[in-house]
Amino acid sequence: MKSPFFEINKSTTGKARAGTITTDHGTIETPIFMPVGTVASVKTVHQRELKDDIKAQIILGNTYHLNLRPKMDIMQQAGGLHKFMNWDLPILTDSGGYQVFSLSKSRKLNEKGVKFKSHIDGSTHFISPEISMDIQRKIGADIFMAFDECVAYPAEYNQVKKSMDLTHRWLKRCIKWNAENPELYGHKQAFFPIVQGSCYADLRIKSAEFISEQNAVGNAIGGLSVGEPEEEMYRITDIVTDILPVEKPRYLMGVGTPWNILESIGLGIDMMDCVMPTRNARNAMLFTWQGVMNMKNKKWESDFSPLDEFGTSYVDSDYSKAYVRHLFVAKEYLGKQIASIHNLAFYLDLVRVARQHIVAGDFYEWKQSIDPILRQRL
Ligand code: PRF
Repeated sequence: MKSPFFEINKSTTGKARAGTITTDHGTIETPIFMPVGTVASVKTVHQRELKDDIKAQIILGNTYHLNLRPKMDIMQQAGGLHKFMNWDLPILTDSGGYQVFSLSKSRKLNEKGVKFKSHIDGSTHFISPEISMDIQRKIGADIFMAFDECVAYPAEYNQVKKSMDLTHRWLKRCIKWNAENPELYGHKQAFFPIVQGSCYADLRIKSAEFISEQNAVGNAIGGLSVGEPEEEMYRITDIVTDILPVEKPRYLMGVGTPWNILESIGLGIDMMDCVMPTRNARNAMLFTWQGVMNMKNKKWESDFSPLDEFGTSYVDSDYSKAYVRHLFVAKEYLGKQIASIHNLAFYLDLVRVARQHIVAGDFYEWKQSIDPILRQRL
């Protein structure tokens, strides 16, 4: 018998749940953190390390970037992103909307879509809901996202409402295009719509209701972690997860720190992604079960103890703090690589342990006990 797309294996008292997402490239145990591989590369980390050491179960790719480079003719010749980058586990692609707004130089938005200039060479491009769907078909991710508009924070109520209504109309066009255009590579692609509405509770409720009515196999929450206070992000997530169907996975886009992740899981989120573990690693910041370490700090200069005695990755026991500090001071690439592997392995360990506590029924007590420790600066 074929497995359903999402199954909840266990809920703890409260909203947190442990589940399983099944795709044609394998199953994902939720809650899950998804490393970001924007341009068909999780920066500085090999696919083999991602799979065997970090134990990533799904990674992200970006429509915006992959469409500019290597472009879709190459992607199709390769037979899609899985084959192109030799990654045979699940992939999720973001739709490009958010990246157009955060990266491109100039952009003009209207009902049809967005015209923008590439951040690479300034060339002019146009992306619409239909074009985003077409690109995501050619990339061939297991999960792909609606083309939405994410407004900056803060924004006026009327502007947010206008933007949310446009995102809803664009969603209808995405759904229509998907119904008329089948998958290209023989595996299924699951489509997730995105709730918007900034920090206005009534708009979030409207958007969450509209998104739920589309009856997609999973749903996402966008427009958060864009500069609003942390408490606002939690307040809105809580409102939205009360409305989105319980029996479908919920993806909180672009979140966040280790404590943001635990808080979101506590509010009923199943999937998260963020550049933070890899970006901060390249700036010498390590996340650990004891707190946050700056590897450029002089205090590690002659500390020959293992990088992280509670870490699950081989880099945690193979290398000392003094060695990794030296690599950062000497500006060696290897420092960035070791730190990226460490941080991703930590994030994957964090969600794995969170899952164990959900199953054991003590997730909220555990979260409360661990939160101040995770925020510590070592
Ligand atoms: N929309 C899309 N991708 C996103 C976001 C969004 O709102 C965010 C916001 N945190 C991150 N990535 N499509």
